[in-house]
Amino acid sequence: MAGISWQYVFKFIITGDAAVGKSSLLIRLTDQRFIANPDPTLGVEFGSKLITIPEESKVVKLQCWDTAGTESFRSITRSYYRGAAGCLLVYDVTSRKSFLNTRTWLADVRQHADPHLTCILVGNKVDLCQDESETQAEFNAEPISSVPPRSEFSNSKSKRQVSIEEAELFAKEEGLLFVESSAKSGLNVERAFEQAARDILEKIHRGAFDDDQSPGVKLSKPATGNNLVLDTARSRSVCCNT
Ligand SMILES: Nc1nc2c(ncn2[C@@H]2O[C@H](COP(=O)(O)OP(=O)(O)OP(=O)(O)O)[C@@H](O)[C@H]2O)c(=O)[nH]1
Ligand SMILES: [Mg+2]
Repeated sequence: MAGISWQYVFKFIITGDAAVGKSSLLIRLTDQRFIANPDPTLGVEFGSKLITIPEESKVVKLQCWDTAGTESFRSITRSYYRGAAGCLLVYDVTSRKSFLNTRTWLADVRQHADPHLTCILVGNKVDLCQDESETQAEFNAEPISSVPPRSEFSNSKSKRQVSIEEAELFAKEEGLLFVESSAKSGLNVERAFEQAARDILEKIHRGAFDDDQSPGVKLSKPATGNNLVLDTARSRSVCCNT
């Protein structure tokens, strides 16, 4: 996919509790693969991807900062929120605690990102909820202070702990977009990023974002060289780890 040019660059951040699948979503987006046992993110990782919004005939370059969910990295990851135009706020549909914690992540993001930030709430690991006949009455809310080991998230019993209705309601109250996804199967991964990008484009059309004032949104200048052309439609790299 050589020689693709883009019209916009959007800065995205991916945030949420540890082990909810943030890095897995980014790897799925950029590399179309799934890693069963990825290393936890230490600090921040970076990935980029070109996406096309057909109805707008626009190609958008998403610059995505995938942040560590571990508390000890908070001060580092927070510095990457600055000016972000888009945010994937991720929880694990089998971990109620990770859903409850999205409130805290959201407040933090809103403090530092662009005031016009588009945020999409992403309920990941929906592949673990094959048996949707499980009753919501079986919810077993964990205390927010207890942090289960990482393996417990990925091997957790295949039970949904957050209903679609509850997540939708929260998203509506907070003005967020919402989707459920699976980094494992690929379900709705690209769609989540696309939906957010589409919303940002709409805000641009309404004049919400200002090219000079909004660092998270850049309009590519008329062709001046290589900075407008990407040799490959996707790339991903680890950086800024501490
Ligand atoms: N079944 C299933 N497992 C997933 C999915 N996404 C991620 N996982 C698993 O969940 C675990 C944590 O995934 P990561 O992508 O490293 O999570 P993270 O949110 O980046 O974690 P931190 O970097 O520590 O903040 C790994 O074992 C993944 O393989 C999914 O959609 N379905
Ligand atoms: Mg990670």
